Amino acid sequence: MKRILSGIKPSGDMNIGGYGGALHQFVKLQHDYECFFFVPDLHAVTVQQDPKELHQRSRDIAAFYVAAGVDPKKATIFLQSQVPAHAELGWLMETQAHFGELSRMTQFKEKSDGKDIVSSALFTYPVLMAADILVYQATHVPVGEDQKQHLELTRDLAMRFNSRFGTTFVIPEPIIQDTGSRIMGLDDPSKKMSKSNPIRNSYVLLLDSPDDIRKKFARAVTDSEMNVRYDWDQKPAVSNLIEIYSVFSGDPLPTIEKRYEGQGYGAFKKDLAEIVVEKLIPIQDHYKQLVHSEELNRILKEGAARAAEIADHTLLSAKRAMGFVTFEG
Ligand code: ATP
Ligand code: LTN
Repeated sequence: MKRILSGIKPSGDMNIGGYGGALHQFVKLQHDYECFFFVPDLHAVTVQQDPKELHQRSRDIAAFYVAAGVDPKKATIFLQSQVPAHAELGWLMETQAHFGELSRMTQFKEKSDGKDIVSSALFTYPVLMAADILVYQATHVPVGEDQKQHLELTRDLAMRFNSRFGTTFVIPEPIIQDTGSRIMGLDDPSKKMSKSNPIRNSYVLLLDSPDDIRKKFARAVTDSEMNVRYDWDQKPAVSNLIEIYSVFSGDPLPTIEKRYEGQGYGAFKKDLAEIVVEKLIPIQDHYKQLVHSEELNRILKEGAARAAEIADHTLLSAKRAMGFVTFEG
């Protein structure tokens, strides 16, 4: 059986980077895998969060899953903090992780760089991520390129645990798609489009108005040439826009290059904005219906109950394997 686990942190307003790298994939993969899509709220609090914002954003992410097309009858959708086995297995896996290997995590280095105060949870966060995945015995994990290193750590920890205590965990594989796995900022193609970036023009939010979306693409940096050509070395800004176009239209990269041959950037950027607007408007409408609804509460409650059944079972096996006294089962 092929099983997927993945999630998007409620650490900021959702943008088209997370859509391209993660959510858009979730919608496609739900037909071929048993899927668990969660909201990693325990991960969001590794950096300071305003409680009201955390609350709202956690509902937002769950509502976006459904609004973008994840079917709660097919996939299990839930909040991480409502399934305690994540945190408990996280602790057990911390006993297997090495200080040195966690010190090498690039996301930790980037997020802690220049900060006076860094929580110890930010440092151990990749271990909790490993627990998230292993507790469901996930075979596959769809993520953006930036999470590849965390997936390698997850595999290392699972193999280490299995060889010390006997086979307990499935070793998961990442799924990193060719197009859209690394969407860069619209203002600077050398930086990942990120929810935590204070520069508003660097990203398009899933809830941006059509006018804001048009303005942001119109202002997006390009280069001094005039041709729409996909070439990350020579033309990173334009290549990034072509990837976004491809994610939102479903058209392959060469088809897009061909369509705009000899036309300059104006028409290309205008069409790109319209394609994104057209895709986002129905998602926004569905999101608005859902976000404060009883239906969303029901989806999340049922999801947590279904998730906990599997997670509790794996946790029990891991505790037994390590020698803890257990009375269940
Ligand atoms: P933050 O910037 O606060 O760290 P984030 O956007 O990097 O947040 P998440 O929202 O948890 O982190 O990311 C959810 C998923 O979306 C992950 O699989 C991540 O790899 C992917 N993702 C996030 N940003 C991008 C991006 N710019 N391009 C492609 N994939 C992305
Ligand atoms: N670390 C990820 C979010 C995340 C995740 C996971 C993704 C936490 N647990 C498990 C996939 C599977 C991030 O920062 N984007």
